[in-house]
Amino acid sequence: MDCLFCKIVAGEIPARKLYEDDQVFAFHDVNPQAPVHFLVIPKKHIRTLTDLDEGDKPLLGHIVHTAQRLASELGCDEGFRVAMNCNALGGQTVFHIHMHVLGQRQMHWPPG
Ligand code: DGP
Repeated sequence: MDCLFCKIVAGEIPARKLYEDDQVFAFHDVNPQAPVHFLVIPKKHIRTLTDLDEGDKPLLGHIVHTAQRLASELGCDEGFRVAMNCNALGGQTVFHIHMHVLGQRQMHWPPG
C-alpha cells in the first residue's frame, strides 16, 4: 500500500519513534508546530475519520489514552492540544488517521 504512515510503521521510512505496541505507533512530527508535537496513529490503515466503523471504537480509545500518557511523559500536564484533521477541507494531508498532540506553548482558539 502506498501510504507514508504505513511505511513509517513498517520501518521503511525513518521516524523519531516515541512508543509502539501491537495497535498503535507514536512519533515526532517532522514539521513541529509547537515545542512538543507528535502523532499517534493506528497500525491498521484507516484512511480518514469518515471511514471509522463501530469496531474501531476501542482502538480510538487506545489512541487517546496513548496521546495523554505520552503528553504527560513529555511534560505537558499543564495543558496540551489534540487534533485530528478529517479530509481535505479539514486540513488532512496524510490519509492515514493520526492524532496530533501539541504542547509546551500557549494554544489559541479558533485554529486556522
Ligand atoms: P495532517 O495535515 O493532519 O494530515 O498532518 C500530517 C502531519 O504529518 C503533518 O503535521 C506533517 C507530518 N508528516 C508528514 N510527513 C511526515 C514524515 O515523513 N515523517 C513525520 N515524522 N511526519 C510527517
